[in-house]
Amino acid sequence: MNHIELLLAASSLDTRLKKIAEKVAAGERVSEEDGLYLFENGELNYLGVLADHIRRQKHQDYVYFNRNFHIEPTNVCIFTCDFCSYSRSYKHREDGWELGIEQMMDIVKKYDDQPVTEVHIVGGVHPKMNLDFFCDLLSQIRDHRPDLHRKGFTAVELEYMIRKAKLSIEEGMKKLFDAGLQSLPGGGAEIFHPDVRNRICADKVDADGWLHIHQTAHRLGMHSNATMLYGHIEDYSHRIDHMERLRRAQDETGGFNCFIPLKFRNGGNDMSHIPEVSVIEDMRMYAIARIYMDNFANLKAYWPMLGRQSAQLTLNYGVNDLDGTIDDTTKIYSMAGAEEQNPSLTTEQLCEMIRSVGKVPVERDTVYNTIRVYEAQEA
Ligand code: V47
Ligand code: SF4
Repeated sequence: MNHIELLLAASSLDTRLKKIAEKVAAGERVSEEDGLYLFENGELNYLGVLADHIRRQKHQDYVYFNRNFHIEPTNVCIFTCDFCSYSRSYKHREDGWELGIEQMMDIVKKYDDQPVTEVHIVGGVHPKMNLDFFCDLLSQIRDHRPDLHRKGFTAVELEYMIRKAKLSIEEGMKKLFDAGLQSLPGGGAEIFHPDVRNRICADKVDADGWLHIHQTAHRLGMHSNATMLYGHIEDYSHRIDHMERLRRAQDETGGFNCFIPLKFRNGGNDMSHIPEVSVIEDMRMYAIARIYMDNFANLKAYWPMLGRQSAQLTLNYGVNDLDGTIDDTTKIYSMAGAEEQNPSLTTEQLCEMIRSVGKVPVERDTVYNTIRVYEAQEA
């Protein structure tokens, strides 16, 4: 008997939860109504059994990470998202940072003798950093170290730089692709539903614009990730709406590598009065994401934001990916009050985190090719 069969045999589940468990056991997709029902009525243990069953079917006990580093060109931003603790307005740009190409290339060169496989470029939307500037950066990185996978720019940054260059999304994305862009990170998605989006980040790209950019990237042969910022003013129906839009987009293009629920952190931003959700709600969120997003192979917990212990716990609630190691030099979460003020883990530390919950660490590249399977237990 597998765990779902045991759950069905042993417990006094209501008819609806039983039906959903049967669907999951049969490998069937759950509906929007099912998803909402899970958020409203699914207990942690029940959700964990379902999510863990799916995770094991897709990935056995392998948990992935990659060796990456971040470049954050600037935190100056023309947008004013209420949840953002990181950005500084153009008017107050002396309080923020702005890196030139040479400075960013110095960061790349710092890793010359290290076995990193990915650079993740992401930052604020600076009105003076344009499409040509970023194409130049990408091609210089490619020329310097061709094997380093270049993952860069949220759809928010892309929409702005392409609009400023007076190009269509297709033309702008092609230009970036030709300059060396290989995949897109998942940021900027937040919550797609306009009732929430218009209240927390009204001025940046909307849901259709975000999805169009990612699907255009997919059609050009690039991969991308998708995020969802949860645990603030949204309700469960907004989360389902968000995941449903992504699930449909993935049905069309198949180019999303992974889904990353991002827990809202309330330090130092205009939404600081909103309490953060509990760890139990975090685990329920991850488990439901795993159950709902049946066409996303990978579910990622981003440990610098969630904290190491919660990230470890998610491995029992559907997660199979803990993102990167080495120098995860992003400031976006430390500035929002996440406990990881110095988000850097050695490969050995990360492997230990994975082993200590009985899983097998696997180093991957950006598009989830296996680079190395580590020992399940340290020799
Ligand atoms: O879009 C901003 C989020 C995102 C806060 O694709 C916040 O591999 C919580 O998307 N509390 C940017 N979250 C970062 C991002 C990301 C990170 C790691 C890996 C990948 C990937 C993508 O950070 C923003 C926003 O949703 N964010 N402020 C905050 N206070
Ligand atoms: Fe700018 Fe991104 Fe911060 Fe919004 S979340 S203000 S787009 S840096």
